[in-house]
Amino acid sequence: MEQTLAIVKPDAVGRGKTGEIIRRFEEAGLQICGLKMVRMERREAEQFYHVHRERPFFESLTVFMSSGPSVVMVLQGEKAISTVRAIMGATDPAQASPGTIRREFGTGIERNAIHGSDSPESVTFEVPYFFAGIEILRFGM
Ligand code: 3AN
Repeated sequence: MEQTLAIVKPDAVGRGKTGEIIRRFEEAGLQICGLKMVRMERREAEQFYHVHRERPFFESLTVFMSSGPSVVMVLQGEKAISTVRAIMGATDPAQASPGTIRREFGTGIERNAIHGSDSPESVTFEVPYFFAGIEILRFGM
């Protein structure tokens, strides 16, 4: 069993795609064990994406991520990290496989609808960034 963090980004929340995105995760057999809506402050988005602080898109990305509400969730299942990444699709929606969330709901490489942790190390940082221990249900773990 593995846990991962997913974020329905402000573009997808704003376009009413939250339910459809969550449905895809549930349909893939992932269990939701933490879920809430947040509106990140700019500083909070900068801390969340600190690994990208030297990248040219850092400022624009953190402005975007703090531009409206996001829905953050902890998902659990066998190979949850890679399962979520596969359902998401490639970073650039234009390159993402047909049927993936980013291909269907992303509108650009920045506004790509969804975030998913990319490694166990990222999960260790990202899950507690948004969730206190008491907010995460531990089904079978
Ligand atoms: P992923 O989310 O697929 O793991 P990362 O970690 O390389 O991709 O990038 C984090 C986020 O930064 C992406 N989800 C996307 O919103 C944004 N991003 C990545 N590359 C670019 C880029 N070239 N221009 C603008 N935004 C980008």
